[in-house]
Amino acid sequence: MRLHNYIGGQWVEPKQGGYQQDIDPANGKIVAEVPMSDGDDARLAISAAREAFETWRKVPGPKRGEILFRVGTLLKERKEELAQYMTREMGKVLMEARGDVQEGIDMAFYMAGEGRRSFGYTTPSELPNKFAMATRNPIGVAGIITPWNFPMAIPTWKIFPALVCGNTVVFKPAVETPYLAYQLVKILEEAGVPAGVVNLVFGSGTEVGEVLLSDPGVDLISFTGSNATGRHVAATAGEHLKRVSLELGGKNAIIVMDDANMELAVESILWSAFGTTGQRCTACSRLIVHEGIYDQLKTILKSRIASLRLGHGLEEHTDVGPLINQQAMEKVHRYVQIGQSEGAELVIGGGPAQDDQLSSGHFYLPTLFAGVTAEMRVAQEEIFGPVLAMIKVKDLDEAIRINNAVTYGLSSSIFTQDVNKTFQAIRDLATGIVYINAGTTGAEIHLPFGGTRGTGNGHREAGTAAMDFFSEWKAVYVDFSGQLQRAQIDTE
Ligand code: UN1
Repeated sequence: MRLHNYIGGQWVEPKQGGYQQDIDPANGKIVAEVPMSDGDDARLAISAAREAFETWRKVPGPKRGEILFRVGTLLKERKEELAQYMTREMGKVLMEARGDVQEGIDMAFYMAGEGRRSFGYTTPSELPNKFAMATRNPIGVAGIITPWNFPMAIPTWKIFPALVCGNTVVFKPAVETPYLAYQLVKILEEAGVPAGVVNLVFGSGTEVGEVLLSDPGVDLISFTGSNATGRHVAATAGEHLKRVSLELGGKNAIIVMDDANMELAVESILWSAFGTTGQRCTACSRLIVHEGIYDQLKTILKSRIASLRLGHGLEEHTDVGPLINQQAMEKVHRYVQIGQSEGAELVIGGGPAQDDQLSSGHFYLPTLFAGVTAEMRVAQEEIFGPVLAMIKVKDLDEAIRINNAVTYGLSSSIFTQDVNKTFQAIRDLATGIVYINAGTTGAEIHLPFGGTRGTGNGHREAGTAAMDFFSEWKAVYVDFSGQLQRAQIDTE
């Protein structure tokens, strides 16, 4: 199936560009053909969004919320179908694909409610017979640039709050997962989002993304992707004084203390490190372990990793699906070689899966390194694959120091039964998300999502934090005294 762009309420072919194949990463089958649009297509979408903004910004919030409620209902009805498409297009196992769609459903209903909240505040004026209030206001056109690893959840985290706040949208999804983006926009159309309010332009970052960053018709950019691209996004959009929200990944760690519930820790480590084949921003890629249980944990993990089953995500017994593409295979393997050359001990994994049945997909063996030190590149850089690095520590202070000594700060976790250690960890782990006795993944949509340092630029997604990004404050003073009252002067 050939996908089309959606501009000003019409499904249209790209003006010039060709098409690229959208491939099932588990078996190489073609899922769809994705338009590789150019800058002109993006500019058309921006003008459609600008025009629609003048009407959409005046639609009452509760009405905008009602449309999102319908979106949530449609997503819920089609959850299973969408999850199956997602597994075919992106590779994650079906259970996780269902979770990804569920995140979108949760966000739709949460943001539908914001249509009736969107609270501002009133506050006393310093002068008599004068009223003061602060209200949330739409900003304009939002450029939404999303990755392939959460093809439904991440677009919904951005598009739904943008819409409920009264902005219009130009959406550029990753070229690896266009089919899910198409399904989402079809649902938005069906739910009654007016023409021009959401526009979808398929294509590369260099053609379509660049226009969103630099065209004056776009007021804000919400981007999730790599750190290197994020820097470019911030610099280019910053040049035009656009509001920019960045979510750029992590090097997340689980700390396991010697009093931890080991069974629980093992299950959580496997889920956090190898779920979604390690392709989550929140995935655990470092394991910081107390010396008293280090060898024991290494032995248990080795045997548990050996029994993880690789396969197509639609097959019932699959634990770990494929990587997204050949480039990802090469990147992961390069890091495994770097780890070995740095002197880390390869405990298990370390290469592409050899099984003949998996040969037409991008399957990489779940990999464990031990004897890793904090400064090795495999302990510092985001690999975005099924590679876990074990680091040995003497105590909690050292564990926290190592946790914080990376350029990212998205998520962290500690397994301990000790309430004092728990609260010290909550205070000192320098990440945007902290888990106690749970792995590094599993953020819920009504709490702020995002991280410190190289993970972003200080904004948070989801929850009320998303409302802060997608709206701007207007301070309103109403003087009903009938005379000139000068602030700061007539106050004596
Ligand atoms: C991501 O990896 O970019 O907390 C998002 C989690 C999911 C979202 C991850 N709810 O792992």
